[in-house]
Amino acid sequence: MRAIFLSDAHLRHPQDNNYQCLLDFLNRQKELDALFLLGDIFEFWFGYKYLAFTAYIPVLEKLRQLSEAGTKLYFVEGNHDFNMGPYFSETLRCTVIPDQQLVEWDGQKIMLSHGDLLNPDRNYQRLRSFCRSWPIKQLLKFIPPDLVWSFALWLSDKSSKNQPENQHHNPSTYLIPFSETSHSDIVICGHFHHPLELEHCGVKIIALGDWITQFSYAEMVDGEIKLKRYSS
Ligand SMILES: [Mn+2]
Repeated sequence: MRAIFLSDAHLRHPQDNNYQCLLDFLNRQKELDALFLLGDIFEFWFGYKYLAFTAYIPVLEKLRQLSEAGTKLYFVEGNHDFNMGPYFSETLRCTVIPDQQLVEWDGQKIMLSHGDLLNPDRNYQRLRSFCRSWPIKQLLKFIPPDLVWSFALWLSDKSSKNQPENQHHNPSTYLIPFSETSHSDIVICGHFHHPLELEHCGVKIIALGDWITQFSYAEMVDGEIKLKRYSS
């Protein structure tokens, strides 16, 4: 069996290099049993019932083709893309994981987490819960989607300018203690934009890096997982 794990593409516009590169990569995946998307694939997502942001049509169509061809899709929600909505859960028949989850795949117990839940800052965790709360979800439904999209991209530009390096650090200080309580064979996360592969007390730990400049991902073939880099 073969599975791919990737995260943090922060997709914005189909003409962007990383977006094209992701489509190219997914197009080359033949006989893929599972695709695990570990969050922040989209720079912003909101799962409307009848709408999708037009910038995401090409990648959604690719995911639909993979699902139709029999690839099982998993999506761990990130801090940029949550409330995946019915297009993911119903149309794509994707297993959506809002926080983190232990999944059994190919004989391995895999702990899947985007990574932002490991942030010990309580204010961050409060903000995270607030953004995902029911009132916010309802509020978003009453704002015109064009406005939501423009505002979300503006906000995201603003926060990356204010803290350009905040996510690019070695996450092993978070991941090692997390692995000790994960009851898993493998721990995988994204979020930190820092590819990492290590083993601790028999648990394999992988941080996926990103699909913006690093094009790093993990591939699991018959239970053996490896961190890789894609070059087109
Ligand atoms: Mn993130």
